[in-house]
Amino acid sequence: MGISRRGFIKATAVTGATVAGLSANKPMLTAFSETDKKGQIAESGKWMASTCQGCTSWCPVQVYVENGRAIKVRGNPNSKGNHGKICPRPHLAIQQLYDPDRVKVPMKRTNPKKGRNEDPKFVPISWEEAIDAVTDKMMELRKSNETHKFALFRGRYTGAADIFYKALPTIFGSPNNISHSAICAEAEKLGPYITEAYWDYRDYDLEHTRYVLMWSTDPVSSNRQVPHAISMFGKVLDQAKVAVIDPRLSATASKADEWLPVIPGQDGALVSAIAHVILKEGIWNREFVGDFKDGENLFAKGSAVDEAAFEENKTYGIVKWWNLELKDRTPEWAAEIAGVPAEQIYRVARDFAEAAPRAISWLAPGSAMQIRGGYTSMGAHALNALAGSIENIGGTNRGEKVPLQDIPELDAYLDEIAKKGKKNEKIDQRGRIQFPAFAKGELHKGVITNNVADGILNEDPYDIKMAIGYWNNFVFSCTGAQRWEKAMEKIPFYVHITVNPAEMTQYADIVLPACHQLFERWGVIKSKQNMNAYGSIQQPVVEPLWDCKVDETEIGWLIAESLAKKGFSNLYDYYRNEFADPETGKKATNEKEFNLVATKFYRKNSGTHLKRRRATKSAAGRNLSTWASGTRSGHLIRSIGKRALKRHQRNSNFTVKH
Ligand SMILES: Nc1nc2c(c(=O)[nH]1)N[C@H]1C(S)=C(S)[C@@H](COP(=O)(O)OP(=O)(O)OC[C@H]3O[C@@H](n4cnc5c(=O)[nH]c(N)nc54)[C@H](O)[C@@H]3O)O[C@H]1N2
Ligand SMILES: Nc1nc2c(c(=O)[nH]1)N[C@H]1C(S)=C(S)[C@@H](COP(=O)(O)OP(=O)(O)OC[C@H]3O[C@@H](n4cnc5c(=O)[nH]c(N)nc54)[C@H](O)[C@@H]3O)O[C@H]1N2
Ligand code: SF4
Ligand SMILES: [Mo]
Repeated sequence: MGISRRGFIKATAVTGATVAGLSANKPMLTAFSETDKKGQIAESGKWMASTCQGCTSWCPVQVYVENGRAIKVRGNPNSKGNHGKICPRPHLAIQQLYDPDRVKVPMKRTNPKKGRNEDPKFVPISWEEAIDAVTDKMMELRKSNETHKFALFRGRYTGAADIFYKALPTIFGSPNNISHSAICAEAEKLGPYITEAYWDYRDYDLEHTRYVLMWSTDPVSSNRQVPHAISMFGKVLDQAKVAVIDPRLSATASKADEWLPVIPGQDGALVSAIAHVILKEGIWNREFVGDFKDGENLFAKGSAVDEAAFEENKTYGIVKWWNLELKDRTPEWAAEIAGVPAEQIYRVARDFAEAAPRAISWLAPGSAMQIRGGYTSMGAHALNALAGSIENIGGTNRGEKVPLQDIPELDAYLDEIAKKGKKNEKIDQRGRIQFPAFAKGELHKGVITNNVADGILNEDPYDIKMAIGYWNNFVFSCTGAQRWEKAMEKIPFYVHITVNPAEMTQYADIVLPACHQLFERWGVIKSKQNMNAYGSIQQPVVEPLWDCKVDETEIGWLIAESLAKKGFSNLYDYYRNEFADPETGKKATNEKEFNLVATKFYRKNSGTHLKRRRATKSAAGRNLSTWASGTRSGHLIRSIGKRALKRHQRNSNFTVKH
């Protein structure tokens, strides 16, 4: 077009200057910033470390903050867990942060009638007024010896949850701290607990696996290691086979080698048929499971086997399982029930066994959170035993625990009213014969979240007079929402602590604006991905635009302080006496300080990684502020998963002896 190279450069330079000129005062992004003499972009902002709780992957992230505004979120490049990556959601978290429809200030209801179609007619009030209203009601319950009629509901939480979720109801005198766990993934944990004595989520060695059998999980979209799954998915597809069992053609299923569109709730039939094929065809992992004493496979369709004929190695009860459940469970039988073709079940079972021990049976709640789902969970996890992939290369692994500090003892702060109140039966009717919910393997210890609505509605064992809910939305997230709507109408005084108005806010008497987890608070989190267990800090990277407070710590403190002014100081004493800044020994004097002190307190035992990195500092491992503020920091990793792997690699037979 007749323009010389020199002329082109000149022309672009002019354009560049114009753009720079336009944004000279406040560049929106560094991409538009001016360069300095060396041609470097003059950065006007900085990357600050925090943690995302957009789902339960709990990824270490960094936020680019410019002129006090969060501009962009990325994965913390130092994190091995999430490969320094994030999923698409935290990009949108900025829109949550600056959402004009956030709850901006405390509010109180002025329409006494509650219901789905009742406008609560909220009016703004001050924090003092709001907390005052909350503690007035609490003091009424103390005076009438009805502290058990108080309930605290929680959904999501941080590592410091117990400071609020446990300490507040316990010291106040209520047995009713109700978590969302029963509508989350407790049934998933049951299988690994009963089969492997492990009550937790597993981690999977995707790097070395050759087969991944996914029960009701879509790990590139949800589950607990999304950036890891996204990062590894290409490699996994190259080197391994992927089979997805899901009624829905999920994102993962659409790319998988096999999609088994099971009829919802019928996964148990598939589990049994796969196990049947593996045993009948003699393709189980002998090193892990063991073998028939005379080497001949006696597992034949329809016939029971003498237990004495089999010598088990690391499993227990394989022949019993065959005799009681598997012997007739052919793929043809399962095809009828589960709606998956028999030949596909044969193929999946054979390919899975052939890849063993580098074969993962990845169990997720969709198939377990069903009627009889506990059995599905046990069976699906037991397939890992047939493959010998438990704690093995390319298999399913426990992962390390990041030790956070335990909450200090509460007992000394319980007065007579509290002790008596605590003894009442819980509103979820836990312990009754019809709800054998497990927690950490203990029968009748588990929460029965969704039954709370019935407990409230039937006033069985008693009526609930007051509840506080935070980071939860049971009216939406529990099945049978109408029951919850009615139950919420019935609670005379409800307080919802939330970032955005939700269905449950509709029933609130007081609404308290919570700070956004990723951007506006101190917090401590632990998680695992990519064979790494890690702790990660949330820090306030921006000043909140609205009048929000941190749910578990700041609001807990304000309630405690106000109760103390009204004559009940035990909770306040507990917060004041038991929590000190591990670096300075100082105690909090207000709610903001308490948020930081509590965060430091909880992570004070997790400093191994930091000690290595900052060996020169005496406060090493405790210096949270420096830890969280650097872009090179923000989380600590226990790479023990990897170390265990190396141990496995040295071990020629690829199994671990516990
Ligand atoms: N149909 C169906 N139902 C399900 C599931 C499903 O897959 N399908 N999944 C189930 C599972 S696994 C779970 S864990 C439960 C989850 O169910 P819940 O624990 O009830 O949680 P959410 O419905 O996610 O509601 C979270 C609320 O917290 C508010 N919030 C967001 N961030 C913050 C914050 O930082 N602080 C505070 N205080 N509030 C905040 C939001 O506004 C939102 O109203 O749902 C279960 N229910
Ligand atoms: N994007 C996103 N990610 C999340 C969360 C979130 O809210 N959003 N929440 C986090 C939480 S709290 C949890 S517990 C995990 C849960 O994560 P996952 O364990 O992966 O579970 P979901 O994504 O709820 O459901 C996975 C699949 O189960 C399928 N499914 C439903 N019923 C059945 C069934 O009967 N059989 C089979 N085989 N499949 C079935 C659904 O179609 C869905 O595709 O995800 C975490 N990650
Ligand atoms: S996968 Fe990680 S980055 Fe994405 S929402 Fe979940 S915690 Fe946040
Ligand atoms: Mo969940």
